[in-house]
Amino acid sequence: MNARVLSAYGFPSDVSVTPHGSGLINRTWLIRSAKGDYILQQLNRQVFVRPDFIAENIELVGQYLTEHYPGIVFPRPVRATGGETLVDAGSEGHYRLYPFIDSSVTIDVVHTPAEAFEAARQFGGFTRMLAGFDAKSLHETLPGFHDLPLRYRDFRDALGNGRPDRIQRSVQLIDYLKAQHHLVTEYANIRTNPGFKLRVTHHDTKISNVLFDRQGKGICVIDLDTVMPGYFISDVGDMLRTYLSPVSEEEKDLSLIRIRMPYFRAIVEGYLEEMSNELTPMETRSFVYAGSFMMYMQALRFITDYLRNDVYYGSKYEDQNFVRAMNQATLLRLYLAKSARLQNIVRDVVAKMTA
Ligand code: GN1
Ligand code: MG
Repeated sequence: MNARVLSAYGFPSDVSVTPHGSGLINRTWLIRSAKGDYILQQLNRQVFVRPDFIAENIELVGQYLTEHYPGIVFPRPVRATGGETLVDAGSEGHYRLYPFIDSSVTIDVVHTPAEAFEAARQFGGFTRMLAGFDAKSLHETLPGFHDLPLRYRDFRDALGNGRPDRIQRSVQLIDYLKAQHHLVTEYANIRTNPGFKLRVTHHDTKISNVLFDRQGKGICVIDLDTVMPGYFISDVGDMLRTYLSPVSEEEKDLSLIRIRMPYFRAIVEGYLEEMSNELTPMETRSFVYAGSFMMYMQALRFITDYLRNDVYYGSKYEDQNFVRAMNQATLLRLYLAKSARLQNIVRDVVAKMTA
């Protein structure tokens, strides 16, 4: 660990620092020190080229939330001894520090519908509490991040100029993904609909981005780097993408991928508990679409990166991004096959809430 960074936050160079968490983009450590426990993060400078935008967004959102909802937990970045919330470590990029919230726990895999419910309630609550805040005043920290037509164009480009051997190996998957282009068309249609609102969206709603207390209740959401103006389908979609299956996007045994219906219901109930009065009828009708939107986009992003020689996600073994893309495409296929039943669940939950 960079001693200059530690000293910028007033830690001795021999403080205990251990790797923490499992994100693909940023690096995270747990620091145990005499003045308490902290989470240190190094922002990926290839991906987040404007860390100042992230810091400004978090500041604005934090100000609004703590002013309007004084009781809530909002982990604010700790200032370095010079007063800055981001420490510039030159070629190593930027670091920031968060206090470790006492007795909070994070989970990596959703094991019960109750966990899915709590997480969905937290992410729904985040957007709901910020409904009165002007989403457009936030920077786009990653321009085009969840722009599905753009991701599809990147995929098509990679088919033209990606690694020929990998294109060859992926033909079946590529054909399947091309055949799902209707999901891009659907996105283009709903996005231009005035019933589809630009909101403060988290854009990375995996379960490890929720802090839980020891009783299993959600405390708050974390990892606000990708908080920016967006659509609710990004948040709901990424929950569906990452909570429904008992195995993660890294699973190679595709026969283990499943759609767990009780988890779907829990996500609908948890999210709508917070957002039912906010979502327009048009948005509520797109709840099921949200899952296919994110599964498809993630499959496209993984296969595109595979064809581009793993420049974005990296890989720990040959073909890892191919495995991830196959995994997400399988999830999408199983999900689409269940859409009618999923629609019924949404209707059922909505009916019970309005009864
Ligand atoms: C990245 O680094 P992590 O795991 O929080 C990615 C997400 C993907 C995810 C897939 C900035 O998130 O969009 O869904 O990997 N974040 C960025 O695991 O690209
Ligand atoms: Mg993240």
